[in-house]
This record gives sequence, C-alpha cells and structure tokens, in this order.
Amino acid sequence: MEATNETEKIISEQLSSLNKIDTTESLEEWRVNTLGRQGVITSILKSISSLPVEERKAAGSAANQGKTRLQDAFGIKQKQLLANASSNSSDSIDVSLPGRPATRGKLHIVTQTIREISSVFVSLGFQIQEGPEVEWGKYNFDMLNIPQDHPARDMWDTLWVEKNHDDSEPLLLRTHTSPMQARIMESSTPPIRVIIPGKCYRYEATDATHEWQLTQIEGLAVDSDISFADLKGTLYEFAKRIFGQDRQVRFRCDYFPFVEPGVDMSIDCFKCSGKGCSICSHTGWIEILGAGMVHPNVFKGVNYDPEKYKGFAFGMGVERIAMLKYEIDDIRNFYTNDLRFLSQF
Ligand code: FA5
Repeated sequence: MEATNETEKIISEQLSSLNKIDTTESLEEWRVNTLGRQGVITSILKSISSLPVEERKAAGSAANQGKTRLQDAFGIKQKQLLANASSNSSDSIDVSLPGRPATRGKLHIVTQTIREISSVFVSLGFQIQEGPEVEWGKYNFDMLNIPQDHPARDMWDTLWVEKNHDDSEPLLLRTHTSPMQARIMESSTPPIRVIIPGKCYRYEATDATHEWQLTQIEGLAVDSDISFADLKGTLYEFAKRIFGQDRQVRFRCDYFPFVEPGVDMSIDCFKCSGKGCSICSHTGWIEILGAGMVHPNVFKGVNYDPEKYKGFAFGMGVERIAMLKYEIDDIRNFYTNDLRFLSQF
C-alpha cells in the first residue's frame, strides 16, 4: 500500500513538472527522465518485484496507470508546443495585426487636365468628340488647305505609317488634332461647337517644352454669325477659368494654312513671371495654342458655303497647360512614368 501511495505521489510530481515546461528541449529532457529506459517509471516498475507478493498487484496496476497518464499528458504537451512554434514562425498570419493600407490609383495628370479643360468648354456649350490617331494624309494636310508639296507641311514633322506609293493615300500618325475639323464638318451641318481631345505625334527632338508625343484639344465652332471677337472671348474665358485672373495672356499673329487670320496665344512664364528664363526660351511667354478663323478653302473642301458660314478653330497643347498650371519645368516628366512625379497630382 505504501508503494502504491509513493507511486501516485511521484506521478503527480511528474505531471506538475510537465505542466511548467514551455520549450521542446525541456520536454525532451522530461521524457527521458520520466518515461525513458532509465527513467522514473522504469525504476518504479523494476522495484515491484522486490515488494511483498500481496502488494505487487496493486503497485503494478498503479504504476501502469500512472505511466499511461504521463504518456497522454506528454502527448498533449508536445502538440501544444508544436502549435505555439508554428504560430510564432515568420510565414504564419497574425490576424490581430492592422492591415496594410492599399494605395489608391489616380488619373494621370494629363487626363486630369483634359477633363478640367473639357468641363470649361462643356459649360460654354461645346460637345466632346474623339478621332483616330492613325490618320489619312488627306485629313491631316490636304483638307486643311495644305496640298501635296506645300511648304507648310514642314511645319509638322511627320511620323509616316505608310508613305504614298503609287499615288495611294498616305497613312500617318496625326501631327495635330485639326484633321478632326474636316472629319466633323464633312459629316454634319452647322451650327457646330465641338472640342476634340487626343494624342498627336511629331518627328521632332525633345526638350523642356517639346515632346514627340503630345496631347492637344482641338476646338471648332461654325455658325452663320461667328466672328473673331467670339474666338477671343472664348479663349479669354478659358484662360481665366484655368489659370485664374492674374495670369497674363498674349495673342500674336501666326500662320496656319487652315485659318485666316491666324493667331497663337501664350501665357506668361510661371517660372520667371515674364522676365525670361530657360523654360520660356528667354521670351517670358509659353505658347499654349494656335487659333484663327476657319479658312474659306477648308469650308469649300467640306461643301460648306464660305459666304454663308463663318467659324473659328483652335488647337491647344495639354501638357503645356499642365506645365503652366502646376509649375512643371520639363515636359519629359509626363511620360517617364516615375511615380515620384505622378503621385504629386
Ligand atoms: C497646331 O498644331 C495647329 N493644329 C493648331 C491650330 C488649330 C491652329 C486650329 C489654328 C486652328 P501648333 O503646332 O502650334 O499648331 O501646336 C499647337 C499647340 O500644341 C502649341 O501651342 C503647343 O501648346 C502644343 N505643342 C506643339 N508642339 C508641341 C510639342 N512638340 N510638344 C508639346 N506641345 C506641343
């Protein structure tokens, strides 16, 4: 009886020391000392043969039951320690940690500027249309009063897709959005008030204010009583709404074969406020658009009577406008896809 009590005492001591274990190394040590070949249980079992016969049965059964309890408790402890180890490892998921903020995409600054300019013109009664970037030579030049071999073709250095072989119509990347003037007039009757935003391409060297891919917004208004004053009023209103009251606006005579008279419009340079710097080529002004009254020959080409209809047209550079508005000093930043630049807007 004494041996049985002693066995139970040892078993509960082993269980309580097992409870305190929190590393796999000390668990292994416990297993060897308790359940191993030279462990506590083995020595209890060995000692049974030296007990009086009448005590052996009870002592043996207490030792075997105790061994089973210790083995079960060992198994449970081993599982607990394994589970803890895997939840602490680096590839596990800690659901209590705060989530990583997802970065929100934004519209490109050129797209934002197109939308801002478009909303000004929409509020003035203009509609928005789009047209093809790969264009026939007929629309890019001929119908804009720039016939084959006309020196004005050199105004726009062209990227050709297919130059004319055997007198077939040449195909090119449009150098400006003006071909849409002809396309729209050809397929509709006045009154027309429309803007056409889109990409254009020029075979030219790049610098701080020139890119080979640029975005323009073309404007066209045709009606029976449109004058040059309407053109100036519309463009002043646009400049005031986009740049604010304080910026200086300058109109100068300019030549475009598809308008007469023709002008260009500039805004005072944001960097030097008109004093002259490298961005504005020391002129104090940055040109943002060309404009004028639609040339009678363009009207004739789309079967409009130039005696009956008058119209104005303009074509503005969107990147140049964004440069002025946001004080961007190099146009090449727009298309290098550097997030440090793009995420500022
Ligand atoms: C034209 O493209 C004419 N189609 C504009 C026009 C339309 C005149 C209707 C009359 C009537 P121009 O080549 O000047 O004109 O370009 C117009 C504007 O596009 C310029 O004022 C400038 O803001 C922008 N631009 C021109 N070339 C570049 C370039 N390489 N890089 C960036 N912007 C440019």
